[in-house]
Amino acid sequence: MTDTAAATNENGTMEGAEARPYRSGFVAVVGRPNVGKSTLINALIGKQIAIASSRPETTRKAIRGILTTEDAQLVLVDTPGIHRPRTLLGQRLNDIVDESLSDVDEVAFLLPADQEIGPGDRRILSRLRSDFAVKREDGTFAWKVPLVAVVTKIDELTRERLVAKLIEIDGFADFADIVPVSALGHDNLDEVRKVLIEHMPEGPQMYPEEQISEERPEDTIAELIRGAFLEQLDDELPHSLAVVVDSIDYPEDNETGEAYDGKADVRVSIYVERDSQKPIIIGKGASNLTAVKKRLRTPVNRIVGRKSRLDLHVKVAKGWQSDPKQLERLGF
Ligand SMILES: Nc1nc2c(ncn2[C@@H]2O[C@H](COP(=O)(O)OP(=O)(O)OP(=O)(O)O)[C@@H](O)[C@H]2O)c(=O)[nH]1
Ligand SMILES: [Mg+2]
Repeated sequence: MTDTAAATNENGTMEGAEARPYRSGFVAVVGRPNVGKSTLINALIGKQIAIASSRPETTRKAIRGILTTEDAQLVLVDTPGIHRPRTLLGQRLNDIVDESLSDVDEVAFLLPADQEIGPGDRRILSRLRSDFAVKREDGTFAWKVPLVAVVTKIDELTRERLVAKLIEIDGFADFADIVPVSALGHDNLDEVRKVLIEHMPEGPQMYPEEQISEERPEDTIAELIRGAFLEQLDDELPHSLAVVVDSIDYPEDNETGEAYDGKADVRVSIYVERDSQKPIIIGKGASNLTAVKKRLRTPVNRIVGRKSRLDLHVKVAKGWQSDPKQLERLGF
């Protein structure tokens, strides 16, 4: 860091070095399914904001994580992996990416170091170009917002292969910057933060320092529950699960309507696609439900702001991934 050498005068302003302007804005984090978008965002913020798993299509919402440093505030917009949709849900996920791209200040395009650049990446690039680039007369593109390549999972390959990979990615598109990272290995995260901040426009802090996410508590809890089941269930029920928090009821005095110190009731519907999936979710003697509740007790209490009772109901929404009405009801 160059600024550590600069003296700070009694007004708290920098002397000897140019005071850096405060920067802020939104960064869309995009890439194919499973490239490590959610893992990277969690690692950059230092807390779990978004669920991550080895299954593609884990992320289903544009979750916003907030990273605040001394001289910048970045809102990192996690997006579902962009892919060729096979179901209506898949199409909706792609639509969500489009919406979340509509108003960002910077795009981080994630490319996994351990895989070849493929048709999926080219499709993403051409979509980004149609959203963010103007074609020059000579056929090249000028980006309206900076496009940064983040090369993920570098723990998966040797230094020599990484160098070749970086060269290949450099030739793939006109990136403002290319940064390699391993989110799992906590390697080069500071550099990723620095590069993302450098390309942000100047702007004020938008959220209080301690706020790390922009989700409603209902949505945060629903994602936590879905993530807990994804881990609990191995590969039995890959994408058939949808979770909705129907209500959070805070206890209040029946007569005066005033809040008092009791447990809040969090009512949750867990949807599967077929009847036969219900017992798998519930587990023998409701063992899965009990395990998930136990595991999430503390985080849920924290999000709700008091002790809470999680009330989980497993329901069937037949073929919801391909049914427009059901998708709408489930918030897609
Ligand atoms: N080796 C290695 N694996 C990683 C790294 N980052 C993420 N992964 C793994 O890659 C898988 C996918 O990670 P996610 O963060 O869920 O990927 P995503 O891009 O958000 O996936 P979708 O939301 O499905 O599009 C998980 O199994 C992660 O543990 C990394 O730095 N190194
Ligand atoms: Mg994800």
